[in-house]
Amino acid sequence: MGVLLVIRVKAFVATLVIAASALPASTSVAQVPSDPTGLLASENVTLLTSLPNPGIIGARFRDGFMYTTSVAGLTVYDVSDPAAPAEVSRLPLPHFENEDVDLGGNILLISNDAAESTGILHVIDISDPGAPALLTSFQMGGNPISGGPGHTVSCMLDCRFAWVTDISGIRVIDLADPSQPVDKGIFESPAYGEAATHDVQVDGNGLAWVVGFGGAVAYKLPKGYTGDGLGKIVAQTDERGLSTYFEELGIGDGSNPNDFILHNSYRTRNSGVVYITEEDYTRPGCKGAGSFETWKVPVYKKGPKKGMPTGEQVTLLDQWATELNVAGAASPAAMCSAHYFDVRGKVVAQGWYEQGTRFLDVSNPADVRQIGYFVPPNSLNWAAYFPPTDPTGSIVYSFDASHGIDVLKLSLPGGKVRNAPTVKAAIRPEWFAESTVGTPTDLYGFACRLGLAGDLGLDEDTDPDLPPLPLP
Ligand SMILES: [Ca+2]
Ligand SMILES: [Ca+2]
Repeated sequence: MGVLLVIRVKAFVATLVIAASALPASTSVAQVPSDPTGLLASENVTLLTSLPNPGIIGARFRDGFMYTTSVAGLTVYDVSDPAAPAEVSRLPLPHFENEDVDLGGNILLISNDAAESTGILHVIDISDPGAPALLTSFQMGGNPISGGPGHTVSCMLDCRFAWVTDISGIRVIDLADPSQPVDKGIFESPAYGEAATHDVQVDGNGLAWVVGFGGAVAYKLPKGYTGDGLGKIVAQTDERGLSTYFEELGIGDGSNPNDFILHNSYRTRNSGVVYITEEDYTRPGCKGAGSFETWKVPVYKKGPKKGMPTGEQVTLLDQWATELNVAGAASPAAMCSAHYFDVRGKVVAQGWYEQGTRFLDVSNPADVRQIGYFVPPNSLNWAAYFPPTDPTGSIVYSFDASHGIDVLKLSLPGGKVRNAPTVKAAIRPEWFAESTVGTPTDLYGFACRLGLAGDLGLDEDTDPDLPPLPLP
């Protein structure tokens, strides 16, 4: 079964590499066209500008600068004017895919996934944002057959340590001397779930949440942490957090909270809720593909441990999925999953691959609802983030690997999320078309849809019974 996963990851990588290798040599990709038939956006979402950066994957912010990674390397932007990011530097560093670039102190980490070639940890000095400098490219091993380290790397304690996802757990790298990393070994986590860990996020209480096939597991690091282990488990999802993939192989109804893998998380300080992406792009259609989820974290209400998890099981509150993922039919070629998101107050902005950026109201975590959307044509959205330089929380950067960074403005009535009406996006007809993998588009000059149908052994020409298109 593990082999199937590796095969799938390889196919996923291969299709993106096909797309990336056909990228135009220059960054002359046009802005998202104003063609009203090509762009789906709710009335409260405006496109301010679009910055060409094809192959873009992720971002982090520090001191008025944004550090973005694409398959081509690192690009730094000055975001002191959040509505108009200005490029200040580039560090060419081809890699794949470093899903969740991270930084701390003067260090930024980029990883190369062993599932593509071999696991590499690139350590970069960002003390001068205008001239990021590669300190070392640390070899971690692994290969596309057996898998291995590097799908994501996360900074712990301001990048004093790197936590690298590595199949059964987390490989800890000591960065006391960032130019000479020291491998402390792999430490197993129940988030592995007999398949893989996926990422680590540090929450508002300093707890490190590891997510993967086995669910979500929060660790508390001991004082004076030395990198020998992952600390103490203080919270963990219940049995519903376990992946059902090996029982259903992507052909169940997709209603489980973990049909493939738990992908990334976000919890504010002392919160009784953790937000989690379920990533799932394994099914032949889009029904039940990856979702946004809220999970209840039992926390102490008072006393010295106030806000810390009690150790009771973390349980599902709600799941939200797009119109397409609910309606249930689409081309096997469509990438339907939820992906990385960010939170400002009670608003979540989430990248959703081909389904663009979705804005969700999480005021009531038991009843998540959509309050805005931005779906450009041929989208391949890896993430959406609120720039911290925008005190209003109305500007969102949408990281779309098909073309670059879309700078969006979300307007809320009276600035209050609860006043925003619930909205429903149309389903793009192109999602019902046959696979376009490898077929250059008129618009961008390259193919940006990732198809997995061939990998599943399905006939891409098979025409599923399509329901009429639901209109908003
Ligand atoms: Ca991370
Ligand atoms: Ca699902």
